[in-house]
Amino acid sequence: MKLIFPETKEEFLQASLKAYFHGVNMFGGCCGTTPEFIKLLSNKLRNKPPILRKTVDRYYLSTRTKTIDINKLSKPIFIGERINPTNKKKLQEELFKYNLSSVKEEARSQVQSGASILDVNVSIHDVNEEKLLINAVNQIQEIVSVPLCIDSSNFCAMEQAVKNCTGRPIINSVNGEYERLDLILPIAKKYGTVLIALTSNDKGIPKTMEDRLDIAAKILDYSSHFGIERKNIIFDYLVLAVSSSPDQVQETLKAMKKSKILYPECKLVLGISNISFGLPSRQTINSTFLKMAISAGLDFAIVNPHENWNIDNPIARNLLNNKDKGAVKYIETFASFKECKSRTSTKKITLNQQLYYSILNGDKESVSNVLDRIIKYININDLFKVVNDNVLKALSVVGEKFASKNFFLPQIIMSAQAAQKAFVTLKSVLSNKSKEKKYMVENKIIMATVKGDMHDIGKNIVGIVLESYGFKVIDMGINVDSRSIIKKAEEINPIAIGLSALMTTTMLEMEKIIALKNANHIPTKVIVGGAALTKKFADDIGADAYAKDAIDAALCINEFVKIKNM
Ligand code: THG
Repeated sequence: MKLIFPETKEEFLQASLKAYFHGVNMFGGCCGTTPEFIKLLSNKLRNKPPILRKTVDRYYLSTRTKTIDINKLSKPIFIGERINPTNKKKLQEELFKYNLSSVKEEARSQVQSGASILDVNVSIHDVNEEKLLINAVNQIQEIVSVPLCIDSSNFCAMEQAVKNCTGRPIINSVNGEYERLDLILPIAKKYGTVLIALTSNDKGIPKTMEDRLDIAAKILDYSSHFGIERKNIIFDYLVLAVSSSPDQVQETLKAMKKSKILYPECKLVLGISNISFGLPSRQTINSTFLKMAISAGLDFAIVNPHENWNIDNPIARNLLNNKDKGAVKYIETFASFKECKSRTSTKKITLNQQLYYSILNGDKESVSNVLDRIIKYININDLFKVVNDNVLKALSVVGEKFASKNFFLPQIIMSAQAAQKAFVTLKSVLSNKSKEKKYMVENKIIMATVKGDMHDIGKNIVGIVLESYGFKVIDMGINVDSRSIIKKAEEINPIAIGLSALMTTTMLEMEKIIALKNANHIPTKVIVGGAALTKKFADDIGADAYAKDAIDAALCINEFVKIKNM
């Protein structure tokens, strides 16, 4: 067995040089490269100065798996506003208990309805906001892959949340108060975020566009001392309710237009829904105002993405242009107006679909919740089918997404754990309430990391996924000698033995185990996996299957089960 690097020295050199010219400053060789490789590279690059990376004019937001070129998205870019406890009693109660089920559901559904970014605000009285916001950020990132806009006035919570964002988030927000600028600007600089700046100060929101632009100028000047470039600042010229401040709508729009001339590098954002406060058919005003704000140069809109954003109503325009005093005409027209039905995701989805989505999204908490509700209405004999159909369908979609690189390992693990939770519930219900145990015939699988090898991350993941498929996994741990494995197999007659090894040296141990199994005439199949393994190696040592990852292992073992039951 020899470890090799698949490329030649020259190919390695060419690839490295290409990276050098793109601005990489440090080089090395991975497993299988030899001192020759490094010497060749070092001869070329030694004493060469690092290439300075070109700073590009465009800018990006990013997450674990995505980089979003803000200039390439069509305007306005929707920032989903619904993760915010203001006026949401149920959400407040949940947050008070550090329960993030609704937060996660809002994250999923807003993205489904077209939000490109999610605003995250979990600020309520009497909680540890720092802890809650970190948890929220982490859990949202596991469910969706859009960038986040962290909305908090607690600067410690802000810093921790930004730190926990994988990628580049937006900070929402600073304003013209120096105390706040002094706390937030260093965070924006340190973590390289984009920053929303409100044009208000300790006296509130100025009445005129000139005063708001003055605050903007002050913020730009002050930020430059912290090394923050203009292009990373998004101005919010602030929206007041048209019902109470009808003359202010135009000040905001005028300030935005002027800002685009004075500071073309700075983008613009507005929280749209304030505008319609206290009036009927808020969607009509919100959407009509959005159209006007886009004409004034709006780049980002903080909105409820489930609302209908296609409305452009002349009566609402009149009101917004301050030509309908007291909103008389508007209210007359819309007071008894039925809201246009929102787009897709306020549509109720069935419980079965909810089960499917909680597995797909890896949402353990909602799995039990949904299952409890399903159990209440369903005939126990149908439960198995419902769980099987929805959970297995979700797992197979997860598997497909993994294969096509749209899902990554954390998502696989979370879905698997959610599915496992469903199976555990199913098992307990069935064994309590039904004698039809035939459904629950348990296929056992022995899992072990072979002797000499201490690595078990991969094995543990496979174990979790296999359990989620309903198998009973007997995990023998790490550094397990061949005799113990065979003894255990004789004892419990598993459907398969899964062997894991990370190192090229320890994977040879697998061959011994298979030989010992054959010598003892144990009919159990052996499936092998590990970073350095190949299908060919598995064939050479006489394994029944090679699994490249956890999903692959589950599919292989399902095949074993089918064959056994034939
Ligand atoms: N600028 C910036 N950030 C902002 C705002 C802004 N963040 C907060 C806010 N304004 C935008 N976000 C929200 C979030 C919730 C609500 C309104 C604006 C809200 N919505 C429903 C209501 O009006 O009753 C809640 C009820 C529900 O839908 O369930 O309260 O201007 N930079």
